[in-house]
Amino acid sequence: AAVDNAPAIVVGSGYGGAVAALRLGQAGIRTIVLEMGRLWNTPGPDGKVFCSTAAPDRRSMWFKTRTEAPLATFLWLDVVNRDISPYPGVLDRVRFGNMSVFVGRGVGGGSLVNGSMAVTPPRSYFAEQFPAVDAAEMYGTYFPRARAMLGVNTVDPAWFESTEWYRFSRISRKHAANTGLRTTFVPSVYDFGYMQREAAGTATRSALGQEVIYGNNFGKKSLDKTYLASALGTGNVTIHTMEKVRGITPASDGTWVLTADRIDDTGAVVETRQYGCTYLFLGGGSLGTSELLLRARQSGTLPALDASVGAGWGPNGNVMLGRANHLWDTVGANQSTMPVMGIDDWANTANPVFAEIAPLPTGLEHWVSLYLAITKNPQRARFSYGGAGLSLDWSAAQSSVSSGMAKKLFDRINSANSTIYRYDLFGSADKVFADDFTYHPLGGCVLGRATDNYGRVKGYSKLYVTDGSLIPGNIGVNPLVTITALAERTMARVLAEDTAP
Ligand code: FAE
Repeated sequence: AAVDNAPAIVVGSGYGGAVAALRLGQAGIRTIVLEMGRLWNTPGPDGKVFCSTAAPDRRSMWFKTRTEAPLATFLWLDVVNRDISPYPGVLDRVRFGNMSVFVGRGVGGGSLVNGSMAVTPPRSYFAEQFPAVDAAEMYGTYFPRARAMLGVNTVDPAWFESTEWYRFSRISRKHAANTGLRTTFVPSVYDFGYMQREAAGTATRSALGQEVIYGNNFGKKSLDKTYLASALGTGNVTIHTMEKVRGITPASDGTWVLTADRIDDTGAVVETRQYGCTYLFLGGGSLGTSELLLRARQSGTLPALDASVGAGWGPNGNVMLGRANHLWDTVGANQSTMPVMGIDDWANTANPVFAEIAPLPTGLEHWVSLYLAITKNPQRARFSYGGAGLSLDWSAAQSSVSSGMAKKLFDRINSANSTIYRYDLFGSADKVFADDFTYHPLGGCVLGRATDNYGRVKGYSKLYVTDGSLIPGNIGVNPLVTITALAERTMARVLAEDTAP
């Protein structure tokens, strides 16, 4: 087996991995990033790097024979999904018993497929979820640093009020206002200057061209354009693609040995490689990092991991639902794929919900208001690793806690507006609340439990976690900004204390 060594190795190139790679590279530490997905920079036969949600092809999903979009049907017709040939596409849907988890695959991880919403959590809820973290330092230093690096911007309110592309948001805002609920603008990493040029017809359409969950060809400041571009710019960082790490073993001299499978476009393992490093950073995301650690404990290479590894998992209370509007409340045939507004009822202690107003861009008027609700569901689950790979003990009853909370909020909205739910969007007839999938897998290696207060894995030294597995199952808003800011905090501490010669 080929052996390659570097002072530092980062597993995964999502938010946690990208922050680690940049800060290591800037500190002059030679770093290899190992990413199981591909680099998304080469146009396909149609001249585009990514395919659109309207016409998905093999680039859409990670080794599937049919696309598995979250919205399964429309008017009960299976019009949304398409047969595809298996390929290392950009979006994966990982199915556990009662919960399926959407994740991005490729250089940039979830930043390639997500909705760009870049929300900083309310400080009081951050402090509740992370009582041992200095909130003043987070809100004074690390959240601002993360937002600046990610290129967070906000929609021009005047343009928002006038453009056809956000009519769907304005209608939902009106219905929230009729209910006495507050709405708020949601910042984004999609470039609104670019979006306005799309609307004006002077730039190629991406957010206005139905591109999002299978990647955006333009406009989005995904990690390959921000943190990872800067990391490569240091000259100290190399990214290896299509290499899936499966083994972590401590060597007798205290360094780390990794085993990685290099795969080809069919998914076949073409080579197994060994890597060595002194400092090992895990950024495989909630699923990837939990799997790596549990597998290593199971196989006996990391027996001293804390008992809480695998625990504290939650879907951020995610529930998707649609409402049917009156004929006069049109949502518009033209809808931007990038949400910019949320219904903020988080302060309602009886039923805290933050519901983003989501687009359903079909190119036709359909009178549907779609939402992705984030509920304060306190339920948590645990990952385990065995013969069948990674499993998750999340139950349907635990999902019902999320959908019950969403129902309480949207029953109020329906009653204030004399509207009803849509029953035709999520596959089986009469399914109103899609509470069996999540975009926001969080936990599995929770900060301060499986790690110390900075992401150092308990039981070992020079082993760190920097991704969404640190967050204890819920953060009340879309998680990318929090993951990035916590990773910045970890890297500042580790570079100050652990890597000094
Ligand atoms: P992540 O971004 O998932 O990166 C992990 C990377 O590691 C991936 O590239 C994996 O391929 C790779 N990897 C995993 N295991 C291995 C291994 N063993 N060897 C090599 N590579 C490996 O992790 N969040 C928001 O804040 N706003 C949004 O609008 C939003 N919309 C979303 C929409 C969709 C469709 C999805 C799927 C997610 C959305 N999210 C959103 C969630 C957000 O993208 C997610 O929380 C972060 O990407 C998680 O960051 P991590 O660094 O934890």
